[in-house]
Amino acid sequence: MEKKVRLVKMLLMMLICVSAWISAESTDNIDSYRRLLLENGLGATPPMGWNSWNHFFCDIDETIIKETADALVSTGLAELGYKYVNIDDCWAEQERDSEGYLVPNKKTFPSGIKALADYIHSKGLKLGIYSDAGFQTCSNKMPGSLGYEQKDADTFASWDIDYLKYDNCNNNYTEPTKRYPPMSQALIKTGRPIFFSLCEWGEMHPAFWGAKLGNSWRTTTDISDTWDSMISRADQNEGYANFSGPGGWNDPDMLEVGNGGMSHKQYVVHFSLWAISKAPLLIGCDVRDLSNNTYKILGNKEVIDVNQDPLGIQAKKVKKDGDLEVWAGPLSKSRTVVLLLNRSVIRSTISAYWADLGVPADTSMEVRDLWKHKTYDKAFKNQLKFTMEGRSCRMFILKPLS
Ligand SMILES: *[C@@H]1O[C@H](CO)[C@@H](O)[C@H](O)[C@H]1NC(C)=O
Ligand SMILES: *[C@@H]1O[C@H](CO)[C@@H](O)[C@H](O)[C@H]1NC(C)=O
Ligand SMILES: *[C@@H]1O[C@H](CO)[C@@H](O)[C@H](O)[C@H]1NC(C)=O
Ligand SMILES: CC(=O)N[C@@H]1CO[C@H](CO)[C@@H](O)[C@@H]1O
Repeated sequence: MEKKVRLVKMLLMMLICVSAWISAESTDNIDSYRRLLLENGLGATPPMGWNSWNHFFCDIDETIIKETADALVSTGLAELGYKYVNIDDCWAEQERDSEGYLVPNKKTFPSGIKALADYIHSKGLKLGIYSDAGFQTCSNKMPGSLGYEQKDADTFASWDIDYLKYDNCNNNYTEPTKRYPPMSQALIKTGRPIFFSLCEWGEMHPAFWGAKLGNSWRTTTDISDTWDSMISRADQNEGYANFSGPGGWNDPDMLEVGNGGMSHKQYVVHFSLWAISKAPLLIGCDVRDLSNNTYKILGNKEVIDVNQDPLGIQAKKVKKDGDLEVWAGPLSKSRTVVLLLNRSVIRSTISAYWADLGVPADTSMEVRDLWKHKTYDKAFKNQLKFTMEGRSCRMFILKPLS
């Protein structure tokens, strides 16, 4: 009976998504990136939330997870869309129980995961968990799910889990295309819509095969909190832009904004690139201790709206001249998002011509600056031209006038 209700709910959800898709399509007349959502109906726009790894690594417990949920709500970040609270590695006991089930770590998660899910849900948020398509997870501190896919998927569903990040360590040298499908099927079989995040590190180009299995796939190895690491992941991820869209997203890894390794300007670049690339926006800092500067970045609704645009088209590098780049992509309502990026350390001037953006040169554009929160009085024709500091960016939405 309950299964039937779930099935009807899932079908309804799919219907809503498909109709949203059709209406977005008819207004914008762009069809090349479209495809139907995965059977779980999730990921119509990139997921938003938080994950424990980039700040806490293995050093997590249920108090941190609960306090993070509280902070997402009290700061207003939850309201802006950051709904997933995702536990990463190290949440379970080293050994399965006598019946082969995963056991939450008795010291750090003494109340169990179901109780935590109830708490997270009571805040209007969603709970994510982590496992690995191998014998053990990457920390080697808990079992992986290889060979236990259905058992673990059923366990996650019984705990009311909403999201699974599925890592790639200790994989017995078996191809990912053999190890990821069983978990995808197992999750679908539970009847609970669980967002499936493939963390395959881009090794076998999951962008080419991931959309049939999951709602997002990592295109890169792990990010670290430096400019070089961040910008190189954005570059690698860009190469797969054609394969991203509603239902399945390229994932250049989680955000480092707020962790302290980059300057404010560089974190603005980081967040802008992730937003324009339709990457999952998973906060990786301690949101219980958020500086005003960090909040200004993570809480920039105009930039978030670019990421969550219903068209779901990943921007591309449309022009490159040494360290000077223009990234751009279409948005709904015939708008275009443009990022001017100076990757060098020298102050310089960057131009984006309408031809670079695929727009007729004589089109008059209204230009909105998404970081200055200001619309220019004058209309722009043929080009955008700005002088900018080194390692910084400017981000704009262009809207044709009349
Ligand atoms: C690991 O690899 C070996 C050798 O290829 C194989 O016999 C074994 O079944 C694999 N184990 C799992 C759990 O896939
Ligand atoms: C992406 O699609 C465009 C337009 O269809 C095509 O010109 C381009 O070659 C494709 N790029 C890749 C990397 O597949
Ligand atoms: C953040 O901004 C608030 C209000 O604008 C201010 O009261 C507070 O002192 C600021 N906090 C920091 C850490 O700068
Ligand atoms: C010019 C440019 O756009 N990108 C970087 C930043 O500025 C310096 C000075 O113009 C350039 O030489 C460099 O390629």
